[in-house]
Amino acid sequence: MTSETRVAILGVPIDLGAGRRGVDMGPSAIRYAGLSRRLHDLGHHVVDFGNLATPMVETTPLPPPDARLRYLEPIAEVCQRLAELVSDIAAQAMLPLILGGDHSLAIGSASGSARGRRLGLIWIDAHADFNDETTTPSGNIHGMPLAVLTGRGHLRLTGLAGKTPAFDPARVVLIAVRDLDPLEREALRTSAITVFTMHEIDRRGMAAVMEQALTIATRGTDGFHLSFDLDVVDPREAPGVGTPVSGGISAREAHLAMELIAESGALRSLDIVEVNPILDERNATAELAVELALSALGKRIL
Ligand code: Z70
Ligand code: MN
Ligand code: MN
Ligand code: MN
Repeated sequence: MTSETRVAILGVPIDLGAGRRGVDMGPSAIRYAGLSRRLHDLGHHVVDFGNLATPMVETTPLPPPDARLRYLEPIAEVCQRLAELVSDIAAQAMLPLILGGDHSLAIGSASGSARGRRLGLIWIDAHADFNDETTTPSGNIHGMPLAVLTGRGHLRLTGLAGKTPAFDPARVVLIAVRDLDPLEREALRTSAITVFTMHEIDRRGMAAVMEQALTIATRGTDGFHLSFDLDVVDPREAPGVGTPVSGGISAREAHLAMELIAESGALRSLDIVEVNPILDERNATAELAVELALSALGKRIL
């Protein structure tokens, strides 16, 4: 029933972009929850490329306390290698499935996937990740990838797709956002990105929002990249995330979004990020991450 896809799993155990430790263990937790076997049972051909080599906090020089781009160099170096790998995988007609790790890695994965083709971008997240060095309250680069991918940010990061911006803001959709910083909010309001906040999801429902999102991300494109931050799900159902924010979407709404994404047939690559096993309850968030990846790759109830 599910059309067979060649899925390439790639872990990126990085937490240098986040404000607290633990999401570097996300790839292990998601694999332990049975990702590869369950994708295979769904009918896909699965190759696990293992983890990208990433520096750890303990062996990396601490940035100055006032840094506006914390760990820029090591993150840029990881993202550059990740972009190469994702681009090579996509060129071999495989679908890259990237496991995080903090959301800064999407600078590499989405840029790599957008090399040589025009992709839309769907960003499902409690946060907008739309800060740059002038608007960030934290200096954490995981608060910046969507800005970078639409052309705003440090030059070490904005050019990894071989074109700037990597994604045309008119083909970018942000879904279920509910936590914005003041200057980030102003930047988002003046951008051409389509934003569906939690308010829109509550008013119109996830199905209507996703239908419109998919139209925007696929019009005139070669498909889209999906970046899914587990903190979009309410912390009652997904406690093991880098930055829990109350008032999130339900696991059911997340599944519906993924099922509609699968139905579109236009998914070209995806990130599953910000799973934090230290804060999780018996790996429930990693298991949810696996279930959601299955839905995005064609799992149906009937
Ligand atoms: C805040 C910042 C963020 C993810 C937290 C938080 C950003 N806007 N992103 N967790 N995934 O520091 O820029
Ligand atoms: Mn097989
Ligand atoms: Mn994020
Ligand atoms: Mn987030």
